[in-house]
Amino acid sequence: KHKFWETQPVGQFKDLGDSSLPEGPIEPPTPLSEVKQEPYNLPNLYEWTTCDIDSDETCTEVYNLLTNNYVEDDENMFRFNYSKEFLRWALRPPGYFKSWHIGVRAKVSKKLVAFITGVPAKIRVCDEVVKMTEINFLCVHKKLRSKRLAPVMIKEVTRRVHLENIWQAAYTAGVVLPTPIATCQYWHRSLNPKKLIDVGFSRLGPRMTMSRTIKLYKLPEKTLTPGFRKMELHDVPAVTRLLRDYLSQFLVAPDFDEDDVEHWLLPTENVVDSYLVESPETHEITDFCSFYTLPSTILGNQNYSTLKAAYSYYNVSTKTPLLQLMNDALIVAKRKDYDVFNALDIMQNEPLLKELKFGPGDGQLHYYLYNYRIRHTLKPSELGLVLL
Ligand code: YNC
Ligand code: MG
Repeated sequence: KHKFWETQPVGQFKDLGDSSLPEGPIEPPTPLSEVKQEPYNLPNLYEWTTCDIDSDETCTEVYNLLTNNYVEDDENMFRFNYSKEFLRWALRPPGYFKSWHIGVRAKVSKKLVAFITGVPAKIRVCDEVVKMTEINFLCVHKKLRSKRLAPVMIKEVTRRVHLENIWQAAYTAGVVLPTPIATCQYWHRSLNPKKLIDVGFSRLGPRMTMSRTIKLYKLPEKTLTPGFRKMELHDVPAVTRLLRDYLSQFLVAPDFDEDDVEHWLLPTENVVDSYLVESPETHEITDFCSFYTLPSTILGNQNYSTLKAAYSYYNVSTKTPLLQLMNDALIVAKRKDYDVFNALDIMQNEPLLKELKFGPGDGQLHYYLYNYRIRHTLKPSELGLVLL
């Protein structure tokens, strides 16, 4: 059934529930000299390219490929529209490898037709911190689908990751593959209900009018928590301590150091927003919340072309209740003119979502590890990892 995935070192469906299999790497590393030195073969009309995301021209090509061919919802009403600034952020974390930003071009026209990326990350699985790559932005042009190009892309990124002596990966997908470590759900909180209904993102509830709906989702103009402010560079050490401590309770979570926090959580306009609570008395940093910006193109609507969406990222509560912190994040997002605030049911989110008037989305997000077996499927609440 999975002609490619059956050949890969991933948990297989037939092994689900077999507790005799050991936890940890499925295959041991091979000596670097035994890693294939040449790229995998592509169909004759195509060639590999390493995408220099620093180059405006290349970044625009990647942006255009994804804008027209990347992930859509099940009904093909919306397509992710990652911005160039977002791509640069997502693809250049501390220690990134240019060689892991991989494209495929048509040999004659040089048109970019496929893409896949890896970035390095340290991810803790139970009590082991493992050097991994996070794989993202796998995309094949619509006209080249179902030609088995994706397995070649995956093998090539795997080869280039192996050349850096890294043997594990983490990734998420909307499709079921062998085999998820967890299956999560997106929830959506309307900020601009009228637009969301107009574009078909949501529907008017039973016995609801538009004006009652607008009132239902109304938020205060100002955040409620005293000492709530934007994160700044000098907060990096405090936020790192807070986050490391908080993430230690989850079975799978990133192992962030200060450089990672500076890159992933320091606010970047229209890419990532981070706020924290500084105690007005002690000036201690007690709580933290963040979201990233990922608009979607609205396909085939007369009146609107993009949906501005915020995605809940990492949140930490020690003093301020998480509910209040998330509510302040909603207030900020509303003030910044986002249409919807999305969150997964991971970490401690689930109980808050209903209370904050999020509604469950359709479709699921599956989390995967490559070449690392875990004994049990995780509950979403045991996951402390957000991939972009
Ligand atoms: C997917 N999303 O099952 P089998 S998520 C992984 N992730 O293989 P073909 C996928 N595998 O089942 P198409 C996948 N989607 O026969 C499909 N597959 O064993 C598998 N969509 O290949 C599929 N982006 O080329 C099958 O299919 C085989 O032409 C079929 O191409 C697929 O970024 C795709 O959703 C997704 O652009 C490129 O449909 C195309 O359909 C497309 O005939 C729209 O492929 C955009 C989209 C996916 C977003 C993402 C995470 C990717 C993770 C990849 C796996 C990484 C493994 C770890 C590598 C590093 C290891 C180390 C160390
Ligand atoms: Mg294909």
